[in-house]
Amino acid sequence: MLALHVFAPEMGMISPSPFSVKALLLLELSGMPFTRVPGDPRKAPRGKLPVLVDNGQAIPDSEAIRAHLARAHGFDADAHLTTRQRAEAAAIRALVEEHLYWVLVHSRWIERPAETRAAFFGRLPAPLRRPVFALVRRQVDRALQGQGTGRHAPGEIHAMGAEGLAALATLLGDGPYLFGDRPSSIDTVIFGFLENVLAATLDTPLRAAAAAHPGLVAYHRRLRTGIAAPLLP
Ligand SMILES: N[C@@H](CCC(=O)N[C@@H](CS)C(=O)NCC(=O)O)C(=O)O
Repeated sequence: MLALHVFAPEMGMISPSPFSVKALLLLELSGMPFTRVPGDPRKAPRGKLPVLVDNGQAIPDSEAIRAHLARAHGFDADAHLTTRQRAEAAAIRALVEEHLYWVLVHSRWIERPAETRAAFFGRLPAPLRRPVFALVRRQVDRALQGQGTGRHAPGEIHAMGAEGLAALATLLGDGPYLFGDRPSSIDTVIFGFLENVLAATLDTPLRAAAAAHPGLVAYHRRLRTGIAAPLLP
């Protein structure tokens, strides 16, 4: 019995968390039955989502979930990749999850606070929305400062986003997947990120930078209407 705890759909996205979308798509690709549970990061073992619960055992972190599916269930999304391709996937994952992710966080919490508050805190009682949002936004800002992206000027951050997206567009080529005809775990990473940029009803410079690459838009649409279609909100 597999239960995946993720952030619930928001702003038109499968999930407003790229890591949640990634884990959802990994499970979808595995072909194993699972339930999707709207999670609360405050109750998660590491304070973050996604978390997979497998017969009572909690596995936090999307990469740990990927490893668990391979080890405990024999589903290795990368079984068909060469050593070189695995190395390329690791480098691209770092680009998306350790670099572009922070540009995305900045584009929401710092650049579009009103929309982010309405989307993520709209269900709170009205008097709580502003103070709770302000508190969480301060924490996010501290994380952005600590990681470093938040110390740059907005124009520099936009340029980082555009550069990373252009690199992704070049690497993806015509697809259909990053490594040709078969999806692998890096497609779940890239799709999770693009879903959060292109499917969101939030107009940002990062979104404009992604939309400027027809290849990225086509890749996102192809996966959204293909392997990720069962996940749509
Ligand atoms: N390395 C983790 C990152 C997960 C992560 O950053 N999740 C974010 C949402 S995208 C989260 O739960 N944030 C809640 C918080 O920090 O309070 C993974 O791969 O799962």
